[in-house]
Amino acid sequence: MSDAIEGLLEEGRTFPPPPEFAATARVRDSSLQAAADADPEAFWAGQAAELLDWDRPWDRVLDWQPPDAQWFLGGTLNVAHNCVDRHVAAGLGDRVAFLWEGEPGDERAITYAELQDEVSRAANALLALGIERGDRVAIYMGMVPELPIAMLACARIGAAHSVVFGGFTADSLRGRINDAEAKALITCDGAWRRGAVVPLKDIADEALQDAPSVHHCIVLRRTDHGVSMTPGRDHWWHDLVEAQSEHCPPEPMDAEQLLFILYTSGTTAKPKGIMHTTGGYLTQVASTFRNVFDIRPESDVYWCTADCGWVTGHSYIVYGPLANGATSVIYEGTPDHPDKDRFWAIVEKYGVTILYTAPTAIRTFMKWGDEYPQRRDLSSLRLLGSVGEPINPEAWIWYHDVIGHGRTPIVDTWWQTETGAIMISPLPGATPLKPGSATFPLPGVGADVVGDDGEPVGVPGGGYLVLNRPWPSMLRGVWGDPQRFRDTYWSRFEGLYFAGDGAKRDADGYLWLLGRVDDVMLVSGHNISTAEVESALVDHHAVAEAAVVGTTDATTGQAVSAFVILRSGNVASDDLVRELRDHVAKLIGPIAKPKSILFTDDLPKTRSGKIMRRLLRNVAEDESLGDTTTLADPSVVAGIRDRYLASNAGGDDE
Ligand code: 6R9
Repeated sequence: MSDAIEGLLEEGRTFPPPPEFAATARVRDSSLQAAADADPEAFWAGQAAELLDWDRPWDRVLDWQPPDAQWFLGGTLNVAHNCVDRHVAAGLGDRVAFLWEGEPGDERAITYAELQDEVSRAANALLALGIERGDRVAIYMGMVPELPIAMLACARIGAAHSVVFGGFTADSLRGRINDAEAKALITCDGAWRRGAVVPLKDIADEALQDAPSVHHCIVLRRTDHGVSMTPGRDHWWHDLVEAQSEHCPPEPMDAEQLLFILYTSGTTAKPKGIMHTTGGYLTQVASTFRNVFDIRPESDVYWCTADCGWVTGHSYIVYGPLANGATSVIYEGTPDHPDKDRFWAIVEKYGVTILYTAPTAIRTFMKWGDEYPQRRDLSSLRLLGSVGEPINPEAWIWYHDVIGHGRTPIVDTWWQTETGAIMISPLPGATPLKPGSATFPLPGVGADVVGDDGEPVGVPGGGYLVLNRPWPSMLRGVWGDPQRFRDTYWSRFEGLYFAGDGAKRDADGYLWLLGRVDDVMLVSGHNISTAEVESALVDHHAVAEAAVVGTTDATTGQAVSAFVILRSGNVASDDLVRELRDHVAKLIGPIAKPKSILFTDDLPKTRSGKIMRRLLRNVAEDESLGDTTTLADPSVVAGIRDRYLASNAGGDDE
């Protein structure tokens, strides 16, 4: 461990909120927490009333028939009204909602007033095609402003959207369209990615060959590279949408009206269509966006680097920021186009104050080197966020020091597609931070760590993360499969939502997420989390990124197998292997020493950046690779397998 970090962790050093940040923060003490603890339902009702416009107040805050929850029963509201119209009505029509930057360098600033017109026109277009309240609309687009506009248009008329990430294949798109029986598809001719065109419309055409529910396809022109249009079915956005009136009154929706379905990418099995509804979802995303990101809509420029195809994009690019009247940056392309400083160029250009990104991106930036962020002025940043995976302390410190210049708090936010909104996170003006810990459940959230028997493990202790109280933005089920909803989330522990993640609480009660429980190894009877070994490896100065899996071992049950990407300037050698193994032994204990270490240039990841350890396990066990359709780059695994076989890995038997 680098000396600096070792010192910090040994002293149990925490990072208190910087005084100048805390002085003006929305949440500076524990009063919100205390209010929520005293009466969680009243707390959420207070948030719903304070943060949203309701057409009709609710009769009952919560109806909880485990595992089925309904929030704000009898209340009605419109999500598009809350995200757009009410800000215009309040005189904020000239405030910029989205600062959009295309990958080729084109840009657009869209005010709330313009957004209102665009959303209304798109909503009228859907109505003109016969889309009605309760219908499903699939959206398969790149990161263009019309993607959030399409989502909000659906919300305006009460159709549920199902956004499918623009990197998915025709098979994945077709499966999701058919599962939801979407009536319409909204897509683009193409998307820009690393200077090349992703032919979205061609892929959509292939998907639609066997998607009988889809009667209409709206196509936005973005790359203008020439696509075929099927008469009667396909409509150009610029013909259909732009001809509509910008007048489309938002209709009140029931609080429990389906707002969207989002398929979890999952690393195994058939994707699950996670259902989210209207009132509870919007309440919790609006509340968490405001408190976790400490948003000051009149002055902040917020940027979440996720794609709208993931839940992070739904909740923290579209609904949370817009419900708060915030100004957000949206960037279309990749972080290395035209050069590896593109993100930092965007921060500098727009004066981004709050940046929300993923550990996989942070580790990539570390690997590329400090020179890229150092080229740019990042002094506008006042708060950084992390989501998607456990952030290892080394990456946390780098993010804090190199991007935040040591001045910015970091909010490490734990949540899931299923939870809809952030559940565990610091409140940056109130919570002392520990690098690598997501700290505590947010006000109104009940989280615990339990053992195999479902009993809380106490402090300190390790086990399974559970949620022990309903929350407003909780999933309302799995589309078309209520049994799977029960089996997956509610059957492991009586009366508790099982998140699928391992976690531990340290002596101060801080929560440390340890990754998916399928990613826990059992070595000679000891539970070792892949995340901990990965974090120890990445802590070594030569290592940029690491993935660890448990493989079958005749003596120890499971053995630790590691795949390591070196930072530029380092060379693989037997000495380095020994050094890394010793490093892990020093940080965690000899039991966690990797039995094998393979150096590689790349790791198999889902398109949202999560390492697919199942595939690495298969490589290490030399099994068939199974389904690789969610992989960002399928060739990566084959390359690793070739190297793995060539290196006789698994050999070192110390
Ligand atoms: C928002 C999102 C959910 C899974 C979750 C966990 C991992 C997300 C994390 C984190 C540790 C964090 N995860 N945030 N692990 N610390 N701050 O990523 O949703 O794509 O559904 O993934 O991601 O394993 O269970 P989703």
